[in-house]
Amino acid sequence: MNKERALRIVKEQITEHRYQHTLGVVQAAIKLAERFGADVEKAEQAAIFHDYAKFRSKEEMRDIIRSQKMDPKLLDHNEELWHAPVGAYLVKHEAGVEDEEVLDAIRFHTSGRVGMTLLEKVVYLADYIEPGRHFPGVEEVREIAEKDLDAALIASIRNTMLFLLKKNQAIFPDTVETYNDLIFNKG
Ligand code: DGI
Ligand code: FE
Ligand code: FE
Ligand code: FE
Repeated sequence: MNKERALRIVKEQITEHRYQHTLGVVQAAIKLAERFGADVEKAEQAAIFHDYAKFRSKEEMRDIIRSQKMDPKLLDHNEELWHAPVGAYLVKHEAGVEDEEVLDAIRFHTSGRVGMTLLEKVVYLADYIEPGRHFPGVEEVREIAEKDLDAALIASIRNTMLFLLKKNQAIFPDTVETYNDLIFNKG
């Protein structure tokens, strides 16, 4: 699917603000893919579709998690986590994206997973550092991302976990396991 068509499909699903975020993620994902040697076209497509399901109702997302037999522990955790796996499903079945690497990059863009692929890392990090993001610590992660993809990913997950801890929120086990996996395997 060409970029213009993909963007038109996504634009109908999300708010203007979220669409501007998506354009930022596309820009950041292309840069990171070029820098670290990921497939640029797949990174672009995953970035375009990554927040496709962001505005689906909690009820619809819960139904899809159940009917498609996704990880049931998602339902114990904040619904912010749901749009990623539900998005991968809807992008395949509504938008017709078939590429499983692209779908996995969408599926794991919020939690990460143990053994993330290069493409998944690029999309995860692009979502965190895109030019429209302004939260504390993002500039430091942008600087690390100039040179070291895994170190930037670790820094972004650490920031996310600190943010959740400060708000007394539960941390999804996959987030912690992703963090540990990257720490264990960093060069
Ligand atoms: O969809 P975006 O806002 O662009 O970004 P995202 O898909 O990375 O989602 C970020 C949201 O998900 C943010 O509000 C924090 C939340 N989140 C990420 N990891 C965890 C989490 N929430 C909980 N409860 N536990 C997590 O491990
Ligand atoms: Fe998201
Ligand atoms: Fe993210
Ligand atoms: Fe996003």
